[in-house]
Amino acid sequence: IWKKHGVKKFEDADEFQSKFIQHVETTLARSLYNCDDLAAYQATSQSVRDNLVIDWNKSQQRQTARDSKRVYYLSLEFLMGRALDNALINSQDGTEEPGVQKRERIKGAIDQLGFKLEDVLEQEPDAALGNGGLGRLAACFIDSMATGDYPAWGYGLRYQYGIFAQKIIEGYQVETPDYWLNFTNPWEIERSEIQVPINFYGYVDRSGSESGDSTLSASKWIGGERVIAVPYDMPIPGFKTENVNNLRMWSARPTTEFDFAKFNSGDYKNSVEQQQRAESITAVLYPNDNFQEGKELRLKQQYFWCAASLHDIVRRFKKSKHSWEEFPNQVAIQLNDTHPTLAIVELQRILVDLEHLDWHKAWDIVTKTFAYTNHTVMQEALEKWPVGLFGHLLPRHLEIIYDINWFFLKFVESKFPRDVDLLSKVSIIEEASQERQIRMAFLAIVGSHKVNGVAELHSELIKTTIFQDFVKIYGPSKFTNVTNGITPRRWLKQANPKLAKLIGDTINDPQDDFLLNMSKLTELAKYAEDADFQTKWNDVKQFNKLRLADLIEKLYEGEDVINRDHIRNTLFDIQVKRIHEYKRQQMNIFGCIYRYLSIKKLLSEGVPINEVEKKYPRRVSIFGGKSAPGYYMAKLIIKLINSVSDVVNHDEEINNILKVVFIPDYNVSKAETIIPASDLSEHISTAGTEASGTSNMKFVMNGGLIIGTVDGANVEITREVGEDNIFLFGNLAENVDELRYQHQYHPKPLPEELEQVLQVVESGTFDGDFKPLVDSIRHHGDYYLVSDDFKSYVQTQSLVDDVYHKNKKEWLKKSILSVANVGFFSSDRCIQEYADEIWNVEPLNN
Ligand code: 26W
Repeated sequence: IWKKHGVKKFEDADEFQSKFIQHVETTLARSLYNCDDLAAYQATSQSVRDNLVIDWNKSQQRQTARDSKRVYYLSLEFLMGRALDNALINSQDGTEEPGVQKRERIKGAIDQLGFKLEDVLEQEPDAALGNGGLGRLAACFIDSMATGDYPAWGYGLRYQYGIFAQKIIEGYQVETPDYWLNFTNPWEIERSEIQVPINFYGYVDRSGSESGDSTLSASKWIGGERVIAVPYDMPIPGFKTENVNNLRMWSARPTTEFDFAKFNSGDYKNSVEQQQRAESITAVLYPNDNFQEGKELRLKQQYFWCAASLHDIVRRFKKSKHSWEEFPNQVAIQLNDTHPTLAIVELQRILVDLEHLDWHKAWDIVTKTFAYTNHTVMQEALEKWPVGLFGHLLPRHLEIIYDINWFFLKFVESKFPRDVDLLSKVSIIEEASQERQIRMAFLAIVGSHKVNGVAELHSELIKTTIFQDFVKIYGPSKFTNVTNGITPRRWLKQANPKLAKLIGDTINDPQDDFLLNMSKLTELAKYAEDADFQTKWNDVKQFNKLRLADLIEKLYEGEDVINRDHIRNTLFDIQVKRIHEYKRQQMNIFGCIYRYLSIKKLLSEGVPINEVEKKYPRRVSIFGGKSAPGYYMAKLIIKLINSVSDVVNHDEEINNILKVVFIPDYNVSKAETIIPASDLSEHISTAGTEASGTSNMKFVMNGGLIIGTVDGANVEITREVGEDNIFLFGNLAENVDELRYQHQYHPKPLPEELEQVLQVVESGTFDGDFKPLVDSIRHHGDYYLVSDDFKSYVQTQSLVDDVYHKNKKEWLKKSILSVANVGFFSSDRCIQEYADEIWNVEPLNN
């Protein structure tokens, strides 16, 4: 009977339409007469989701039946953006008649129903459950794991509020809550039948243990507060495969347990309030990027999520009836930074306390299971938890950490006898500060079998700086590099359909195989100097620039910021990323000010504007990005950008040859419009501070050139695209320490270019008080070395002007060659490296 009534996927436009109408009339309980764009979005998504769920079920059954090793990607952030268009693109399976891709057929079907696909797609709110690079990397990875047919799940938290929405009021950032679940989310499947109890606080009861008071053998943790974890599943479709993976996100709920004490004391109101506190655990994403705050609720989030995920993983493992020794052959767990490090401790607790395994046997299983990815060397971003706070929330876990540390230090001592200095340097417990702190990165290293950085330079740096002692202890083979990547489905096909089409047409690949096999792009190289092809290439760029001009006009409420008449010879210079001093948006805006002053100077000397334009050709400098709400300096940088924008954009004398634009509320869906429009993008961090960067890869994949420092993945981008095709400048990482020392002990006058700029900023030309920003350079050691790199930055910018405006053919050639050689940065390559080098898993073929 089950077979007879089996559900079927819609295959063509006609079947899609009947699904759509069914969802409008039953799921949404509306009629075609009151079906607006939002309802159309909901009905389309429900229909597409039905198809996904059918494949999802099959994939999960297959993964279970094959009993192969599974990968679990633990990330506190998944910056997914929108799901619908991605699902449409990924539904393309290669069986379509040539030239008519599935997405195009759905588009036609929606058209017939009286809607426009573009407007329907715009209805979807971004799933903005991440801050920046780390969260977006996790999103690209689950796309590639599904596409590569890996049996892999993501585990995260279902925050009710994602990263705040940014408003700009009088030039300042103002944060407003992102209640993204306002309308029901068609992409999630609530699994309320699964309820995992999670405990906090309480005490350890060792009265029943055989060996008296040893913390090493099974101990009983009596929790003092209990909440329930309920999973919400999001299907993750692969491209050109029927494989659909799962992203499981936990939500906190109160228990329905009855609190006798409260009841007896008649304290009903209090017991309800206590229950409500449970929900607060998954209420909001912490908006800090590269800065750790040490808040108890954050630690609670981390434990809630690790405990729920491990419970799930262990339950699934136990169903397979393998022995515990088999666990690392069946399960690989990747830690996305140190945020999930508690999972290491929780697995050890499960094995020792609940499953009664011997400590060492358990620890062997644990370390073979976990691997840790480091994403930052910035001191203020490295997680540490005060022992007091930690032990109060998780008393048994603190004991286990002490025991892990004890055995680790014993091992170190046996390898390096009497090196007391070394022991205190590598101890998981830091004793130096007033209060003892748990160093989560050290715990992650000790509990993992592999540690990786995210770009070559960064992976070398962690070995020689923050983790150097661990290289000495474990040898270099524990440390490896996996250079980051991005998914070409979203960042080429979805964001830039015109370019994807031109590429497909040119290399004779109508079914977009290049999105799976990016080495095919190298065929573009032979057209790099072809005049005809260059024209088409340039036309796509102009189209995307107009598309961005429309977005900017909308955001500036109709103000015509970008002059469309000149768009063809206006260079779009873009820097979009989190605002951070180390990323040096301040250097970029100082560069804009310098350019403005130079233009004004020529004008004041009586040089006619058309002559000025020859020296300073048309340029729009575009900024976007959020600052952490409590990061004063970053917020000041945002204010300066907006104040400069105000002055420059309204100065009629300069005749629009320079514009400065700040795009509010930068997010994934805006990135999809912004990135394809760039001629030039800025990746100008102080050398040695940006672990990798991933937007650099996105810009190159869309035919933009880079101005950048020798930092993060810029190094490998240079190797891949060739040094003629990137504008590098500035000091090298190896010189940073020395330069900082010089600032401290032998300060020199600032370079005249920067001096000019700072004086104008100090004079009050731009609205706001920027003294702290200026002082950080003049008087506080210029930690990010703006003064050391400013001159070469300005010079390199003028080189950019020359190529773009005097030798457009050369520019286009660079752009085409860059795309031809960008294939290495596909996250498919990256996931394959993780699978081969770290997880030891194979794809599951159908
Ligand atoms: C504890 C507070 C906190 C929150 C987030 C500390 C650190 C983070 C992240 C690790 C910061 C982050 O997103 N790092 C970025 O990771 C990207 C993906 O690997 C890299 O491309 C970026 O260079 C790196 O800054």
